[in-house]
Amino acid sequence: MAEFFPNISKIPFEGVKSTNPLAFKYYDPDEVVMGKTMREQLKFALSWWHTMGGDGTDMFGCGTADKTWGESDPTARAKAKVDAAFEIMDKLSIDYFCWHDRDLSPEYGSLKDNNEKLQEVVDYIAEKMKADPSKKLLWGTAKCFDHPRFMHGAGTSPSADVFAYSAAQIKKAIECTVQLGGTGYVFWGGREGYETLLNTNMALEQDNMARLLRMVIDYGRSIGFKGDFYIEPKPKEPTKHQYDFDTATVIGFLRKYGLDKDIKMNIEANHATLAQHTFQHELRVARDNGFFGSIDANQGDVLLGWDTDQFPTNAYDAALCMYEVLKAGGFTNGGLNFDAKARRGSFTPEDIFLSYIAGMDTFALGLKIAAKMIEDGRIDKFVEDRYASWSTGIGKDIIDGKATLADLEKYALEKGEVADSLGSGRQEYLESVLNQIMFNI
Ligand code: XLS
Ligand code: CA
Ligand code: CA
Repeated sequence: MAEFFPNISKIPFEGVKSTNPLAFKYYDPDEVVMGKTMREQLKFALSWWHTMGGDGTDMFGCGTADKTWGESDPTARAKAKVDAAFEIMDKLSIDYFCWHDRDLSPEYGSLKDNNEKLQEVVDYIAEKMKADPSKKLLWGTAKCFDHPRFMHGAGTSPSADVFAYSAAQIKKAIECTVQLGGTGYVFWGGREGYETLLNTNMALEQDNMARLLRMVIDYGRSIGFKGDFYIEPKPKEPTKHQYDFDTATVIGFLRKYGLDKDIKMNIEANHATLAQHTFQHELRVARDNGFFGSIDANQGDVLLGWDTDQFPTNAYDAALCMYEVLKAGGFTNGGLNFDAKARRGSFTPEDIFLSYIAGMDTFALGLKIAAKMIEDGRIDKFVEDRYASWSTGIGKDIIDGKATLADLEKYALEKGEVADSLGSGRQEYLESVLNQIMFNI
């Protein structure tokens, strides 16, 4: 089989002193950090849409990168993409991949044709996975948002026909996920939201979304899907009001419809910041509520208000992310999917490798910093001490449900002014502790 990147060999780990652009400086797949190898802790995944299909097209101009993979026929191209993806994963030591159905195989016209053509590519991937069992499917999903039929949504469309079509498309996508042994299935609410309430029955749309999720979960389990279902929150774009605004909103929705035991979160960094949250906040909300699942690793731009899906290079954010992951007990079925694209000006084949190396090294560094934060213990200890009043006395009584409102009134009247029971929050000190840990790796 022809090599797509003959000038690039397997990317070695050379360590922090290396200046070789095509080498890892921090990501050593075999290095053990907190009881597991980096490979197991980080579970990196390649995103099929950006990496194999994204050519840099934006609303001001056409693509800059050639992602035709040498084929003009759509079916031949779909298979060439598979070969190229496996070569990229191999050379970068990436074990997992993620796709939308239409990234694997495009729209051909009828749903029947789409399904048959998709099946051909999925069978082809299954063969490649059999030959190389180190490559695994982290999650699959259905692209129910780009075709005009989804202009008003898919599961929340005003048209029952579009709802039915979407359900049929998702049925096939979950079947393909199961065939490839996927450990996850993602629902990102592509156009599930609205522009104006003047034309929208929001209550019906949300009820219908829950109906669709229930059908997919039940069907998936009935055909042997043992992995996790995830919802990926995003506050806006493409619609003005996306229903899955952020983790807290999605948790409320899942609890309302009795879906909270069936679905976890796929948290994307850039979606967190679009919702005016930090990445760490979204992860913490998920972890605290038992919804931590998987991660779309990328970053936005602080000066831009949209979803730029940049490769993550901010070690600070990666460290705080990996701190949450370690505190959540690490990934089980989830992993770190690079939902990221090289900038439009970074258009060469080498840029695919350079951008993944940048992202993987950033998260390897983040993992090492997070592990050191935990081993160092100063930050965790500070938080523990800050809440010490809840382990004894009146605090313990409140937690144990032994204190009534009247008891608290009596306590407060006897105690007098309570301002002097507060200590400093020491934010600047804690930030400097984090800097000290970060820069002494
Ligand atoms: C878009 C989303 C999407 C999901 C998968 O903003 O990030 O790519 O990850 O449908
Ligand atoms: Ca995403
Ligand atoms: Ca995004």
